[in-house]
Amino acid sequence: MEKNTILIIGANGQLGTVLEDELQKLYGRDNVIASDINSNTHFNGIFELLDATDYDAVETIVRKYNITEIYHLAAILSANGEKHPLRTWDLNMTMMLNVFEVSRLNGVEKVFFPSSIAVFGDAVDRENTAQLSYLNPETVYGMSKAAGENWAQYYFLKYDLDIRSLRYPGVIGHQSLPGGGTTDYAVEIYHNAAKNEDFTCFLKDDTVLPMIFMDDAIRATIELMSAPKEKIKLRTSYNIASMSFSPKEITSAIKEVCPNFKVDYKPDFRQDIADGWPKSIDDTAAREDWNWKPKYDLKLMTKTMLEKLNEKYKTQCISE
Ligand code: AKB
Repeated sequence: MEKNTILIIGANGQLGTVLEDELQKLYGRDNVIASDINSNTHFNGIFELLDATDYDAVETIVRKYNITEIYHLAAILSANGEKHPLRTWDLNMTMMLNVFEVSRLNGVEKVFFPSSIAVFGDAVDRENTAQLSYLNPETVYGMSKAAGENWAQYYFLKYDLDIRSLRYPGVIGHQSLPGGGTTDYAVEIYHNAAKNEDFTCFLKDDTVLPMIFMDDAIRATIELMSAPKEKIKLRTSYNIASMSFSPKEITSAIKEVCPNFKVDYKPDFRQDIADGWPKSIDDTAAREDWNWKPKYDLKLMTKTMLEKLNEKYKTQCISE
């Protein structure tokens, strides 16, 4: 790998926590600068407190470390975003534009900007949703990501800033917890199962959503960022797909390992958000352009999640 100095913004979040380890392995401990608005005493490497809504603060860190790549992971997600719509728009857009503008003016070569399946609304076919679909998101988070995709393309076309992006489905990993999303149930359910606790799901049992295991999500991110520039034909954001399932289906998969596990259903406001999202995603463009291919399905993910969480909680699922 070439010499890069990488800044992760939002490093304490669900993806950042795992990505920083992987990037340290690739680029060396001292070439990965983790940053977040909250401090992190566990991070084994260089950490900076950073409020990305502050342009000067972002620029200071980029200059201090001669940053060549930024992974901008900080955002308010779909469910939390609906509680404070204007604040969410303001925060998500300000942070993103600060990152793009500081990058363009300070020689940052590459930027990763995560988008989401939340960019889609009711104008799309919800099965196998196409890459080039009309985007009419129904959440502020989705609106900020759809606008962000267009800004990413704008900075590429106008300034040749190499911004790359993925439309993540719900990400499921054992290392970290998500916060404020609509797909979060699919992580929490494994923690309860591993602790032999019942689970109350905030979505209806037949709500199918696209999901991806953390290892695949991290690999997709690194493969996209490492691909030769000419392979990146989409400058908005790539659809990536892995698996799709409902709460009922993930529960059945968990019960194969933990037969006594019990789930009940109390749908809340997040049901409306989920009902506006695709059930499955067409990721042909990512497969063709930079050879994306997922490795995990529901069964393998469930086995891995429960093994790792049983280790973490020093528990065992009780067999009947
Ligand atoms: C959320 O549920 O808001 C996120 C997402 C799909 O972008 N996990």
